Amino acid sequence: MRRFVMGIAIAVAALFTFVLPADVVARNYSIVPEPAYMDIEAEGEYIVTGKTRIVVNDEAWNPAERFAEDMMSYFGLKKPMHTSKRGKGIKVRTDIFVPAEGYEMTINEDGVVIIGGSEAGIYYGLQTLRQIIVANDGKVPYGFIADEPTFAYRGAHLDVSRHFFSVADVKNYIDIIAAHKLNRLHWHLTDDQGWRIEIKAYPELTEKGSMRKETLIGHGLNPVEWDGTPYGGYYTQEEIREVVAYAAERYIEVIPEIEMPGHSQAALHALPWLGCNEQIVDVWTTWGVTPEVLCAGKETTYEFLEKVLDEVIELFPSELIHIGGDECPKERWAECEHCQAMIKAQGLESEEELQGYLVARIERYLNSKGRRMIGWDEILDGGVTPTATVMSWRGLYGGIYAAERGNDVVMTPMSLCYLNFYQTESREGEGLHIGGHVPFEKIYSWNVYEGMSDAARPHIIGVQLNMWSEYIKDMDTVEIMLLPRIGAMCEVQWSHDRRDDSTIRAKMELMRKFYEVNGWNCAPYYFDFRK
Ligand code: TNX
Repeated sequence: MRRFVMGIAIAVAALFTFVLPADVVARNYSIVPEPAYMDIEAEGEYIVTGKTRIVVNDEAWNPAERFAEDMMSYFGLKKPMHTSKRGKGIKVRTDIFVPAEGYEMTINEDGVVIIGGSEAGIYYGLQTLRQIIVANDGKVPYGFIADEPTFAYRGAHLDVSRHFFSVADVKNYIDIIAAHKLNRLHWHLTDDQGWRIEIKAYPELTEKGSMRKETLIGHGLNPVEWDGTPYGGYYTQEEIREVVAYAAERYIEVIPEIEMPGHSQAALHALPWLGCNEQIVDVWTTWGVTPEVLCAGKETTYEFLEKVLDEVIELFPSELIHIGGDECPKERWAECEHCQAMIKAQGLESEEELQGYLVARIERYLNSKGRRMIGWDEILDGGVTPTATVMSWRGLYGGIYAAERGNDVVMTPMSLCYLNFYQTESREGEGLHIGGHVPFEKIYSWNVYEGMSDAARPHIIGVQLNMWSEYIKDMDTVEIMLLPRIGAMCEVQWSHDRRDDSTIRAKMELMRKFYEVNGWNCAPYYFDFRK
């Protein structure tokens, strides 16, 4: 019933938004991502200050405390806002009648009431409130908001292999994505250029594999030069736990990625017996795709992968575990007696199918531990199982194909989701980046379901932005690449069918202020109308 009423309310709201967009913006219920339903009253504001109490019942302490901390910088407080069991102020609680990640917020003379479908729902309501407070200088207009996300999986990826980011940096990244109501951090922990997660069974992985001798300068085009400076870093298991807990407090699940069988040169440097020819290779100092990959023929490789995954599973409670699977050249396998013997023994036709065998075997292992496997769309090439989740990066096609077959899919096509790509056509003032061109507007206008049958749609579990770090060396640059484009991305992830070209610019102007208040760097191009 409640749902039905909300449906009617949404329809009425859509009408009003259409007729009165200026009013909506003027009284500043101007929220990114767009809520499902908003009804702003013509008069009256509830004033929130640093002294306003947050009134909490037992299950809601965590989101309330996060909000109390997050508002410190805005109100210039030395201590977080007060949380208590009774009194007037901002009241938060849960109710099973509200959708799990959704919330309902009422603002009137008695204060603000947020009812979440879960703690996460309250948290998202409070993120909305943060934006309203900043946009209205603390004078929160009376009204009502009801909200819930479109996609269950709202991801942001961070590559910490090509460049390393400290625990403090990763927490900052989590703060930013959480403020945009994202709920997954895909943590790219291993690659050719550095192994970044401590594995107790193989200390060499971080002792040797976390350091490279030097790094390529620029794009490495005439002349190819390196900087001569050793570079490295890794997380201890204790630090990994700290990040996972920090993310969980912000309703973000961390999905670890351990790359296999390609993008593994750092592991090969640490443990040369993982390779086909067992030659000593360096931790890679160049970007791109290396021919040095894990041997898929030797049992010792599988033993290694299983032991690594055992520790990963202990550290990460997420059901999905990412095994990479992308960009694995097969030239070493073609010449390897172990790989060829495995192809024969398993009755496989090709090296491509050998990759399919490795991926399926790892999936079975993860399943036996109660987990599920996710991999880049190359896992489709070797014949994927129906139970694997596919991350579509090479384009839209892989994702559509997999969803049509019934596999779960996360859409993250390069042309729309790679925030390591340039933001403008001219590239002026952007510094050196890997290439590509993904402006704000392109993301914002993306219809995720385009070209898909009705049967495929439910298999699109979500959308993810990717932050590959070949040319992103520090958190300041991550922020510039992320903001404001994450504003467009979260609209796709949370508000898919309720995006509105006529209000997004005004909303983003206020978001720019919000970013400033939080001390985050934001790129100017969208605001300067540079595409
Ligand atoms: C492709 S996306 C890669 C990464 C690079 C990225 C650069 C994917 C699965 N592989 O290894 O960092 O392009 O944009």
